[in-house]
Amino acid sequence: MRVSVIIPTHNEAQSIARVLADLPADIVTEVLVVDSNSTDGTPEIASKMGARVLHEPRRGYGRACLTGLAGASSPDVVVFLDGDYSDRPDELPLLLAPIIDDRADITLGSRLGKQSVHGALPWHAALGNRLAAVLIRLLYGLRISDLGPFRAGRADVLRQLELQENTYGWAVEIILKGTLAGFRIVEVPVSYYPRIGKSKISGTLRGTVGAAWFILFLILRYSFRDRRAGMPRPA
Ligand SMILES: Nc1nc2c(ncn2[C@@H]2O[C@H](COP(=O)(O)OP(=O)(O)OP(=O)(O)O)[C@@H](O)[C@H]2O)c(=O)[nH]1
Ligand SMILES: [Mg+2]
Repeated sequence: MRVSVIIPTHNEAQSIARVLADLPADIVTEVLVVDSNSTDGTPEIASKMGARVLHEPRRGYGRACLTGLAGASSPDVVVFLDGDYSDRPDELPLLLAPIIDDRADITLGSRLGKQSVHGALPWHAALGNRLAAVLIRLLYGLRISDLGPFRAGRADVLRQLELQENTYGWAVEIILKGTLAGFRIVEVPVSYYPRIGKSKISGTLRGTVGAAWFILFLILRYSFRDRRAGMPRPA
């Protein structure tokens, strides 16, 4: 099975080496670091450590993930992982297991389990993610607790979803479109630690407001759209 790992980065020189070093080499086929204009040497470190670096000058978390997805070399499974060492790359098998066992098409790492360090997820992000998860349960019937960034999916499924969110909407688009299309989404508890280096999203006002708006808007929009028209079901 070919496993491609996609890591979006913007100035993560303090952490990227640790993230790459902890990826289980026997499972991972290729690592793509999708970097946006880092000025601290992140891409150089990544490429020295054997990652393929894709330069994506247009900012946006979702954009970086989409660029990585488009650039991956015929993967069977694609894994998304942040470059700040909040997630633990050696837990990747936890995300792959349900897909390998054919119990899931998409897996989501939940940061709200006991193994996460208390406070690693800022309180407003923990609350916002929980609220989003409750709304998703109510409107879509999917039982999840979090919208964590450490996640995996079958490559053919991700392609079929025609993902397009360039910024904060990335966090929910896979989940909403995936569940409406009838794919199996399974949540797996993962660890979560305080990030190394400076926050780009949750720790900023712009990131917090942007994420809250996009996530709420998309949860409502896809729900209304589905009620009106219905979404295509998987073949
Ligand atoms: N390529 C690219 N990567 C980005 C961009 N914005 C953020 N990232 C990366 O995306 C990942 C998630 O960003 P974080 O700053 O950790 O966001 P967060 O996890 O919500 O916030 P923290 O709680 O501070 O960790 C990190 O690896 C960032 O370097 C961007 O515009 N382009
Ligand atoms: Mg982070």
